[in-house]
Amino acid sequence: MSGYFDHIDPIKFEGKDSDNDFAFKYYDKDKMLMGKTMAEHLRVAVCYWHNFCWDGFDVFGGGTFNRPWHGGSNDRTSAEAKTDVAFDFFARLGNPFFTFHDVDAMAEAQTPREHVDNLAHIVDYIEGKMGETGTKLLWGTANMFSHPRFMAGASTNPNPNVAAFAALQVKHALEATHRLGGAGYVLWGGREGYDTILNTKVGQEMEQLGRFVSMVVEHKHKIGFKGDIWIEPKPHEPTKHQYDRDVGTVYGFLKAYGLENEVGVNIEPNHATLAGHNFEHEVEMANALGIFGSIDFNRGDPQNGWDTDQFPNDLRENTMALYYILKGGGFKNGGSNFDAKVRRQSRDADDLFHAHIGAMDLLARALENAVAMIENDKLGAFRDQRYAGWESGLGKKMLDGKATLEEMSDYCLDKNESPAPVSGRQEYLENVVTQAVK
Ligand code: XUL
Ligand code: CO
Repeated sequence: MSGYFDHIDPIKFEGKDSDNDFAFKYYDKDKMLMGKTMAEHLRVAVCYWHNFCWDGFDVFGGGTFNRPWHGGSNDRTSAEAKTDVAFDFFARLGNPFFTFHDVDAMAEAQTPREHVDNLAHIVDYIEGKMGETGTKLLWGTANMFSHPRFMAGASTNPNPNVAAFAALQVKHALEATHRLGGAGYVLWGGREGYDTILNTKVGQEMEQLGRFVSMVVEHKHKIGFKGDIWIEPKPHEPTKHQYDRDVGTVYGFLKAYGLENEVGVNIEPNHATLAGHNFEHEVEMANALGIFGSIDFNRGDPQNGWDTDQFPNDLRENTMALYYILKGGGFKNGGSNFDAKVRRQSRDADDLFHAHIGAMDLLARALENAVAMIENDKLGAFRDQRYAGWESGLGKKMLDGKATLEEMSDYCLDKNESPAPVSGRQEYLENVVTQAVK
């Protein structure tokens, strides 16, 4: 079955003048930038679910893709066949990292015991494939939102037995991630929210979530997993109100449970826009709060108000995001996961390659732009001079917690002049960005 991609040769870097649609024009994995290779900076990952599990169905119609491994029963043989295809794809794309949910890869299970056994089976198989190809795991996760048992939430379910099932899934997915050498583990609270307040105890549910994430962290330390744990914020969809709506909300939640040094965030730009923010706002917020982790690089559609999970193609948006990611120190355990799917009419093997080649080339260009912006950091220099007053005198005293309200009031009265407004230079700064986007 892995013959599905046989007509596509391994993708190589050919440079921007190449006319080959199946070559990288900008993604030159070994190119050095700021002391690291492009591959080390970006840590690109391909996701299992959108590429190898989804058959093109939507709420109005069934699957449209012609993938030979779809259809039939999801037993161990077909789970292995899907793994063969996935690793064949990774290898032809140059062995980026990969990401997966437990149920993406394993054979379907009817009971908790079968769940554990089927996951263990495919983890063995994946381990073999990783060894053969050199592909690494960026992060693992558990899908606790698709099965009907989770319709009212996983850890936030009114029924503690559902939370126990969620515990079983996370325990085993976390251990699988650890065993496969994953750099991180993601908790996306798919249904950790509510549809109507009429049937919901909001305070109780948040307490359940707080205890659950604390138990995940305890287990991480117990098994010696050295990777990171990241919560992926999203304001709504599938539930109307999600408890992890954006980076700021997640930070407040982590603080409330003493987890702010244990758990970070996996930011997805379309989740940011659904929350009324832009991509770089969420990145810089996470930097400011010390919880930046990883990115699911995709985009929404500006005219649609839902999560369209499209491959990224906006050079300016991604240049800005990478500028702030680099300003924050760059990726450590995190990376650039494409949590994105081709459109429903893009049904061929070729489309999966066009999508990933384009997205990797886009990030390569955005990275080069961001590096150039940092090397001649007009934005940073402007911000530094704008806030220079806080480095000494009364400003510093206030930040150090040594000034009083009264003292500051007296200072004002002594000077007896209203501070002069200063230009924020927005248009100049926007020009700096426009010039850098190449
Ligand atoms: C859903 C989403 C998920 C998470 C992993 O919007 O982004 O795919 O990334 O569960
Ligand atoms: Co995501």
